[in-house]
Amino acid sequence: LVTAIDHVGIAVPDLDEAIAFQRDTFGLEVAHSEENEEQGVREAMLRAPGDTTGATQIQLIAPLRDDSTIAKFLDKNGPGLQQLAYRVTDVEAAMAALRAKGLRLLYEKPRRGTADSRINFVHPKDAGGVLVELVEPAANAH
Ligand code: V0V
Repeated sequence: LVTAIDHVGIAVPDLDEAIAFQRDTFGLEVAHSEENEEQGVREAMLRAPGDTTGATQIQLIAPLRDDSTIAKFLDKNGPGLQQLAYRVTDVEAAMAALRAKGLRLLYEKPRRGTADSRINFVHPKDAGGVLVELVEPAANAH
């Protein structure tokens, strides 16, 4: 089902501060950043310098508004690991396979994720307490 670990997401209160921390402390660089209005987030994908292999990235996720899922997460837990994203080649097929196993998907249909990927999430209560994201990258990605 899964072809790679696409990214690991960290909830942060301030995106620019978190980018600077990862850069100055670990030497990671920003590969991509955007605002996703529907998800209510500002986010940045980080990688090791110059890495173009499509290796697992770190996604820093900050809330755009008070009612964002990330704002709620930060209120409840503070900053920290928020999600684990698995890459798949066909998100609808992955959703169907997981539904057939009785897992709850958060969305009826895939929604738009980073860089025009198509995404859905498995409810954390059905995945060992981990919010698992399914990511089908856009056709022109990687
Ligand atoms: C909540 N829970 C979590 C969790 N969030 N467990 C593990 N990891 C998380 N991130 C647990 C929580 O502790 C509660 O357990 C229970 O689930 C219900 O949580 P809640 O605080 O009442 O929150 P809800 O139910 O209002 O919302 C939780 C869900 C929500 C997962 C449904 O966060 C959601 O819709 N997430 C998907 C969208 C998202 O995360 N977007 C931001 C990233 P107890 O206390 O009852 O035991 S956007 C993104 O990743 C993009 C654009 C991308 O990658 O491309």
